[in-house]
Amino acid sequence: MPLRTIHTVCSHDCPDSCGVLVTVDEAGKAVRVQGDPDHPVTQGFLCGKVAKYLERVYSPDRLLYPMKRRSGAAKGRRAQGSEAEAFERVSWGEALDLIAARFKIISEEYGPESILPYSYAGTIGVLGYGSMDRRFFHRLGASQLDRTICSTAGGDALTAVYGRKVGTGTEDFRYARYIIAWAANVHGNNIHLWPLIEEARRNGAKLVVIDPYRTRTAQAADWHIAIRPGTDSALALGMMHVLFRDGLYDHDYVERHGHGFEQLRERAMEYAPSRVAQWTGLAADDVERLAHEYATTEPAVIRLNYGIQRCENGGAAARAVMMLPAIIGAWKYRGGGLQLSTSGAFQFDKQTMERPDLMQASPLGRSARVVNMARLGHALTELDRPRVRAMFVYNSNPAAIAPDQAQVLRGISRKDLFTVVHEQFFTDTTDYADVVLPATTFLEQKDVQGAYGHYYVGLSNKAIEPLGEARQNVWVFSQLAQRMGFTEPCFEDTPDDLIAQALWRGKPQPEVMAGITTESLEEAGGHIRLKFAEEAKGGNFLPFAEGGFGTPSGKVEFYSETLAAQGLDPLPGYVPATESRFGAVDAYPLEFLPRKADNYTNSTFANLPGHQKMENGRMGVLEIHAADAAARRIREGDRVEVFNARGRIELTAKVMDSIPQGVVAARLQWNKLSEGGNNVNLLTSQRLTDIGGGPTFYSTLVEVRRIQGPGTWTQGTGRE
Ligand SMILES: Nc1nc2c(c(=O)[nH]1)N[C@H]1C(S)=C(S)[C@@H](COP(=O)(O)OP(=O)(O)OC[C@H]3O[C@@H](n4cnc5c(=O)[nH]c(N)nc54)[C@H](O)[C@@H]3O)O[C@H]1N2
Ligand SMILES: Nc1nc2c(c(=O)[nH]1)N[C@H]1C(S)=C(S)[C@@H](COP(=O)(O)OP(=O)(O)OC[C@H]3O[C@@H](n4cnc5c(=O)[nH]c(N)nc54)[C@H](O)[C@@H]3O)O[C@H]1N2
Ligand code: SF4
Ligand SMILES: [Mo]
Repeated sequence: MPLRTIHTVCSHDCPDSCGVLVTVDEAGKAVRVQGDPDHPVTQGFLCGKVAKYLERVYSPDRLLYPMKRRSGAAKGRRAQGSEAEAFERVSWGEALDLIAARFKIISEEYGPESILPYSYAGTIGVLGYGSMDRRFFHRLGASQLDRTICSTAGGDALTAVYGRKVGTGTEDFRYARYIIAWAANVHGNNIHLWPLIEEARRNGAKLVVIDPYRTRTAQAADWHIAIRPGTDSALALGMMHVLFRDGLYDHDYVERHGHGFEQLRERAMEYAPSRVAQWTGLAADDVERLAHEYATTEPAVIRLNYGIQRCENGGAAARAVMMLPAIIGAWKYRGGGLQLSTSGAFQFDKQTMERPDLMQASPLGRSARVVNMARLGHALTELDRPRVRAMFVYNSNPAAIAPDQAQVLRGISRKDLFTVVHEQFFTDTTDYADVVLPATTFLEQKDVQGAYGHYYVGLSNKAIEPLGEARQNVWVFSQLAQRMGFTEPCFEDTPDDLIAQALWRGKPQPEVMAGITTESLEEAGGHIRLKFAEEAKGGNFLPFAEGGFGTPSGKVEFYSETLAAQGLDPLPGYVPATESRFGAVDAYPLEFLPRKADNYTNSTFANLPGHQKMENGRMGVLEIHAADAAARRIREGDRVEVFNARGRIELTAKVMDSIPQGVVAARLQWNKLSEGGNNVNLLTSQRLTDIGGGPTFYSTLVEVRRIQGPGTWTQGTGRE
């Protein structure tokens, strides 16, 4: 057979959900990956991480066989390369029997809720993210996991204000004339939006970046507003103050579509630019200027990203920013509005995928308790009635990514906790597993996928056979269900069945999914745009140009009775984070940004030499402002310890002007690749966001101290 090209979809946790063409040789080996040139958002290119994807798929470090912990091998961090020594290889049959036997004993003895699934977005394919796994845990009666680790504060904010998780179409950014990337590192995290921003700029658009950190995106912008972390609600309300004071708002739009406008106007009175300046660290004139430019340049669009809501006041901040396009009426124009997420537009048959009704058939006979994944440390060490006795981890690396790592590691080190990890590599989490199971990559499995940064459904084909004995999530949970004796036919569904069900086989399809089937996706070359009614009539999909709100009032909710009923502030407001320069805890003076790496995806890719090379010079580094460094006698290249009450990590100081004074930054990394054995999450807390129960990675206070070091004094040199 000559070379074949198979279309797939990148399933990593990224808004872009790229169409990926995989070239496979006659021996069945993938020899090339490239961006699908026919995909309107992918536009024929891949990010640096996935351009090198074959290095991941064919890495000599891939986990390829099921294994169980050797008797006597203690749980705990192992040096990279030595992990397999803790385990012995077993057959799939033996591994699955062992898991099923333990789950049965634990379920009978302590109740099924003592079993906890732990998963997030290792894959965001519909099947891989949540299908057979959910059916399995529902039928088992296991604790339900509240998947809050990334986006619930922002997601709940969007729902509170607009009632729907949709926004400005990605391709429409090319028509914008004023673009604000607000807490959005477009270059690093959302690269396929960049060419559209560039196109808009060629036509005269201005790009403003609001981010405490000078990202590559900020460096390339026309105006970088280096706001202090966690103070965005104050800035957004300050902008409103100016808009209302100067009459620069869309009277007609807020009148027709707004709910609670007068209350918001009153609230905004408290946010005079001079006051906002004190909180945000910006000049009052800049607040004025930003508000004026934003309101008078049409169309204006905001790319808001989840960076804004990883702090304690994050829900309110997201809400405040989201109200801006309604206030100036930006939704009326093509190229105007706001995009946080597009995921709410996709309507797969979630009920059938996940079958929450199966909880009734479990030994519990009711809905199981819900455990917040952002408080895993608490769940494994303090949660009672019942205590967690078993954890099944897949699509996630909690030992690295969950906050308050010391407590997480104390929990997963417990001898009486039975831990299964389904993974592609020996991660920080497999170091604590009793059983490890090998997982496929997206090249080795079939799936269907939506996106959170565009409006195309993609069908991902299996390009190559699974390596070694790697198996996809669906297969693992289907096999386990059979071993647990679950007889419901849904446990026998194949990936093809599940894809057809996700696309409503045998049921009426929702309008946006009309005619989208496995066959039509195949015929269309792998991706189909959602069927928006406006576009069928030859128009454009402008989500809130003329209503379309899913809120209880049917309007844009500037004031939310729903939040008020939960005892929350019905209006957005600035409340300093407990751990911040204006907060209640002032034991540590520096605000810490434990950031994502530009060339990894959270902790994914951190172990691969090619990706490490791309991050070269940025891992293991603490970025610190010259004034903060000087005050601590820290020089470029010095070893420093970064610490707070939760722990201490060691990094190398880089004296940079990439961050405002009083803020320090470092990047997420695997623990076992970090000097001292812990990454940035040793310092983060389990405190939750104001709404949505999300983590507050970016509301962390630390102090920094020099350990020792030669190094030469340089000032403000480094640039990301
Ligand atoms: N290369 C790469 N791409 C990724 C990922 C990755 O790890 N690496 N992760 C993926 C995931 S899981 C997600 S959720 C998405 C979305 O990811 P984003 O939401 O874009 O993620 P962040 O990098 O956390 O935040 C974006 C920017 O917000 C800034 N920021 C932090 N605190 C504040 C604040 O208080 N105010 C303001 N204005 N800005 C702030 C940060 O400095 C950062 O540059 O990206 C995905 N894409
Ligand atoms: N300090 C700090 N912490 C953070 C963040 C931050 O910005 N700073 N970001 C937070 C955010 S936004 C998020 S979304 C979370 C992300 O947290 P996680 O979702 O845990 O993300 P990853 O670290 O990428 O780990 C995903 C794992 O899934 C595995 N995997 C991939 N595909 C499959 C599959 O098909 N099957 C199975 N079984 N496994 C698979 C990968 O090999 C990888 O090890 O981290 C959060 N933690
Ligand atoms: S990680 Fe994002 S940008 Fe990179 S290939 Fe995947 S979807 Fe595209
Ligand atoms: Mo995320």
